[in-house]
Amino acid sequence: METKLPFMTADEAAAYVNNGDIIGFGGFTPAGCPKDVPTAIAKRAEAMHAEGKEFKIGMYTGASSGDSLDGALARAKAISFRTPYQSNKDLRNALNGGEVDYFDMHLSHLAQELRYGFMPKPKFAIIEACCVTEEGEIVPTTGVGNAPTFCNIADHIIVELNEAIPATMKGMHDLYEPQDPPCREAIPVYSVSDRIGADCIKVDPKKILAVVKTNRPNEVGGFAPTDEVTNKIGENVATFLENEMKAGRIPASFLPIQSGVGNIANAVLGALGQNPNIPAFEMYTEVIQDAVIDLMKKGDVKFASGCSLTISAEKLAEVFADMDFFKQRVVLRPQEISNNPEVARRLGLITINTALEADIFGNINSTHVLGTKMMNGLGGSGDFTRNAYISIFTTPSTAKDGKISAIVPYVSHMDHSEHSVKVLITEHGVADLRGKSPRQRAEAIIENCVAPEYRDMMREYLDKAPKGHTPLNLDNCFAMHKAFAETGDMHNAKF
Ligand code: 0RQ
Repeated sequence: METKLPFMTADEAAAYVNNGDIIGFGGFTPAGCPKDVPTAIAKRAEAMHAEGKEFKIGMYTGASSGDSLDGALARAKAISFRTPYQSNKDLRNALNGGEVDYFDMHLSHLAQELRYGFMPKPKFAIIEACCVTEEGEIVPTTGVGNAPTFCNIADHIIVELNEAIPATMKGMHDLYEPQDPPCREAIPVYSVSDRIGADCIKVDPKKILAVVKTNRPNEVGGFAPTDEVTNKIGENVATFLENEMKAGRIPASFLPIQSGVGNIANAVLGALGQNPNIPAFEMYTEVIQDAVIDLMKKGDVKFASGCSLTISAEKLAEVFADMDFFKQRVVLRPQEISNNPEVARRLGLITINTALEADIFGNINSTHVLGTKMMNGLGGSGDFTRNAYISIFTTPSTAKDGKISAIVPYVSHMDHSEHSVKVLITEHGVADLRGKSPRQRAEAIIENCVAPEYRDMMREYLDKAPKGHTPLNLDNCFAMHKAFAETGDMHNAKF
């Protein structure tokens, strides 16, 4: 039977995109992101530049993406602006070098802010799918991100039909877009596994401009093996939660866990699974990383709701080999719902995110190295931290072979304030900040979390600081950062 779907090559689809166009790319992290069409757009940009013509696009995504998307377009100098999150080396260099305008956003905000008209709407939605029909039904793959909203508001949709992803993924997604104020109703997710939406994105078939067949594996990298430091952080988190349960502050049935992105978050989850006193738990999170798949198979994780399966090729093969098992235990939602403050508060999430830097008062920097260089972005950490039942931040106490203390007198950039951060955990211990004044918090953090080699320096800072409600010394609160910038080692700071 002849199909009415507009099949074409990636180069043919990319030819529709012109200088100044804005594109919303589906997927979340490298999971579920289109690959061939963005690479073809990058090639088109290079060809245009070679002819002396301008060619840059504006880009919306779910979160970070794969190298064939962010990496290829950054290297082709084809990006004018980019939001809401990235973690690609070449793009990071481009935005820190001032070549790309980047705005770092709470991930739950982007879809609604586009609907509200706060930023220009995308002309194209480019979406990876495992299934697309002539009736306009599009089934995303391993990451949802903002795909439903991009498809709804864009003029045209380009589908990358990835044959490496089985169409049997249909049924794992739960796609729901809330109404806009003033008439938004409650989002009816009352437990982690509730399904409230559709199993595919439904669009007007006339909007489907191109369907490009590909067969490409996901570009999710593996995770660093756990080490002594990450294992100890994980153990400290597990022991803290176990004690909260014993004290009756967490119900015996436990509460759903949100866990952040990266190596440390992956190691922390592994440790939770190994603690015999923590019951099998559910996850209401953004990224579902490798450790969750292992815990699910062992029965330690009962259910995971997320926005993406950000798992290595090996783990993804395990999921595809046992799709029925995982479909009963995993649901993938748009980030507007996986990260929704209303739902996070209602479900009572225990949120565990990683800080780049914390200060002795409990303020957190998740994003900026020495206050200026963007690492990745704040991602969903704010969505969850501000609305958690208990918000935890973890970090190794030092970085760069001990030359950086991750805990400083004052953060060089603030993503999460002392008002939202309840607990700080390093490999050395736990600082429970609940109900503590700034001075008490400083004492708890220095005593329990700071690396022993930096404790005397931090005490000296505190002793000499003015005696106000918050002992902040405006003259030297960045002395450790300055020492690192000038000498390459925070140990050289003088207070
Ligand atoms: O540098 O890459 O050169 O080795 O930062 O640090 O220890 O490998 O940690 O992979 O867990 O990432 C905060 C970046 C941690 C991540 C961050 C250097 C360190 C290393 C990475 P190298 P690690 P991880 C919801 C939650 C924000 C978004 C978020 C992140 C590199 O967790 O992006 O929370 N979080 N999302 O050497 C200078 C310091 C440093 C430092 C570490 N104090 N100063 N460099 N490093 N501490 C999920 C989503 O939103 C998708």
